[in-house]
Order: sequence, then C-alpha cells, then structure tokens
Amino acid sequence: MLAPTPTTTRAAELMQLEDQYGAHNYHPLPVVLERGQGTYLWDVAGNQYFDFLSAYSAVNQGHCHPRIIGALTEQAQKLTLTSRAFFNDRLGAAEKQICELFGYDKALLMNSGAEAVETALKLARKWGYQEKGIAPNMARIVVAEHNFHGRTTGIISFSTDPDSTGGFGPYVPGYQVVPYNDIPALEAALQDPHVCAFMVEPIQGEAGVMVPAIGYLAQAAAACRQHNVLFVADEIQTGLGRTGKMLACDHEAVHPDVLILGKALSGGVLPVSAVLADDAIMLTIKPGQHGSTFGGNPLACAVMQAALDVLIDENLAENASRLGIIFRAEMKKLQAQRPELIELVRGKGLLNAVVIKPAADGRTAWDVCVMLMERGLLAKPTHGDIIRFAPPLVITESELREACVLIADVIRAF
Ligand code: IF1
Repeated sequence: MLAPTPTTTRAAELMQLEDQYGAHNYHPLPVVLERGQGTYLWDVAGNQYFDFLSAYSAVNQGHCHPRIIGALTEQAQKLTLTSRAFFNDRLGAAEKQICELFGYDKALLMNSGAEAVETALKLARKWGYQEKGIAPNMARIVVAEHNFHGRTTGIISFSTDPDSTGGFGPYVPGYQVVPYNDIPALEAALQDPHVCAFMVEPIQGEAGVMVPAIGYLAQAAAACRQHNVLFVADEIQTGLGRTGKMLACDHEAVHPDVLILGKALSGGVLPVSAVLADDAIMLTIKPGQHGSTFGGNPLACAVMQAALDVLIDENLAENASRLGIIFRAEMKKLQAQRPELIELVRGKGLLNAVVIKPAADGRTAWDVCVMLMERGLLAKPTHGDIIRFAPPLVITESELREACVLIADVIRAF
C-alpha cells in the first residue's frame, strides 16, 4: 500500500483501504464519516454535514441518541446474548411493549430487515397451508412491481430490478408480480385460490419514494380480506414515524395482518427487526420450525425498547408530519423557479424525493449529491434521476429550513 504522502488525506487513505480490502458492492459518495450526533455527521477532516439519508431511515431517532446508547451500554455490561435455547429477562417485556404499541397478539424478533421479510413469507405460507387449506407447496404470494424487500436469494426472486436480481438465479418460485398502485390488477391476481398473501411497501422507498393513490392501501387490504389473503405490510423503511404517522398504514387506518419492522426499530444502533401478527397466524410456526442465533437477544431488546420510547416521548411522527409539509413546500417553490431542472417533488412526512431532469451536459442526480456534499448535506440518488431526502425525525424546523436554503443554493448553481 502506498505510504501516505503529505497530499494524501486520511479520507483518501481510508477510501483506498475499502477499495482494496472490501467488496465493491456499493458506490459510496466520496465522504468518510467518523462521528454522528442527532441530525449531523462529521467526516474525518472535521467537516459537518446534515444527514439527509438517515442510513435509509434507520436513524429516525437521530445519530447516537443518548437514551438508546444508554440502554445499549447498560445492557452490554450485563448480558448480550443467550440464544433462544433459554429464556432471558428482556425479551418478554420487549415483545409486550411492541405488541401493545402496534396492536398484535405476538411478535417474532429477528435481526436484519430481510430476515424479518423472509420470516413473514414463511409465516404466510404456513398459514396458507394450515388455515386456508392450500395444497402443499402450491402457495403463491403476490408482490408489487418495483418492490424492494431485501437482498436474500429468496427475496430477489420476486424483484423486478435487474441489478437486484440479475445473475443470481435459479429463483424461488411461488410469486406473482402485479403493478404497484393498481387495484384491478391486484383483484385479478387474488382470484387465484393458491394466493396466501399480498406483501407491499406502503410507500416504495427504493423505487424512488413512490406514493400510491389515496385509498390504495385500504382497497388492497379490503381485497385481501375478501379473498382470505393476508395483507402483509413491509414498513421497514416507512414505519416508526418516517411518513408522519407511527406506520404509513395509519394514514389509511389499515391494520395489516402481518406487520414487518426493522431499521429504526433500534435507532440505527444495531440490527433489530420484528414480525407482528395475531395468534391465528403467528402460532402456525411451532417450536423448532424457525429461529435465529441473535433473534430477540437481550441487548437488542434493551435497545429496541429505548428506541420505541424515544419515538413516542419525542413525538417524532408528528414532527415528521409537520416538517415534511414545510420541506415539500420549499422544494415546490424551487421547482417553480427551476422547472427546467426539477421534474417533481413527492413524499410523505420526512420521506421525500426530488426528481431532477438530466442537465443538458449529462450531469445527473449523482452530481447534485456531490455538490450537496461539498456544501454540507448528505443525500443519495436512486435510479439515476431521483434524490431521496430523509433526515432524522429529530431535525428541528430551523435546521430543516437551513437545509432547504442549502439545497436551493445547489439546485440554482447546478
Ligand atoms: C441495500 C435500498 C432502501 C427496505 C425495505 C426490507 C429491507 C429494506 C422496504 C431489507 C432495506 C436498505 C437496504 C440497503 C439500502 C436500503 C434501501 F436502497 F436497498 F432499497 F432503504 F431503500 N424492506 N433497505 O428498504 O432490510 O435487510 O437491509 O435490513 O441493500 O442497499 P435489511
């Protein structure tokens, strides 16, 4: 490795290490972060940034929230992991808290979001065979086009994104894709008696913050009920206050049969995910039929309880709702000033996206994000022309307005 020369910055050194020793499965913005607090991140050179990605909505509570870190450090001195071969003094209380908060009989705790999604899919199939009477190995699950539910071979089997699924075959069968935000197409798919579930993101994050028509979730849930099909909501990204309600489903008073949570369930401190359902569904999985080494560990439970307390005690969903309205209004003002650059603004709460028109010289959303980074705001483009803006829900109005000025300056200079 090259010895650092006077002109080689520590950041360059660290990026080179990742390049040499790390898989190239990401293309990060050229910034090397070393500290986070609340809405802010700092790089190794001491530059401060607004975090407008929030680790893809995993740090809704802000970076290194003191209450969550306190719960982590206290539990870490006592007991971190027992495995589920034994009981522990944290899991039951944590399960009670999350079940009562979201209104379900039971919770099954896992680690990553993908693991929770896989758990929900297995649960739906079990229920389909045992309760709906679907013939063995004939269960089908309906999903939406442009879905993103994780990166396992099972989950990418029903992805419609070539990057997520290409070259990873053979694929797991038993899935049917329907257009998102299209009730007639869903109704048609639900005619198949082998369908046990419809799994959907209430707002499609990765697809570019695709907000469905008002009523879509309620009509989809009603169609599922009508056909004895489980409505499975993947709220890993949209849940926990992000869209201005505790759950995005709450905007339409939809109570999913199966609820999937992750990311901010731990405030970005360690991986915690959960599947919530009532007994008729959850108890179809019997002892020994599912599990995970770290699922429901005492440390994760302590962190999850603190993360949920922070969301509620600091009214983060309400904050997201109020500040989201201001953010979209500011971006729409900018669109009126620069219609040749901004295609549209969409989102709910503090999950928003600005779609930009490619500049005549070929520059894209990536270039806007590099300029934003240089001005002190971190955001990530998705699918080329979409910039997702999703700050921690603890952001204050004055911080949000300051960030909007920064974004406006960059867009105008672009
Ligand atoms: C990556 C995307 C976001 C998710 C929903 C399940 C999962 C995710 C709705 C799986 C995870 C992450 C994964 C990360 C980037 C990020 C992402 F761009 F990939 F699609 F947020 F939009 N359901 N999303 O958003 O949870 O296993 O990652 O804990 O894979 O690049 P996970």
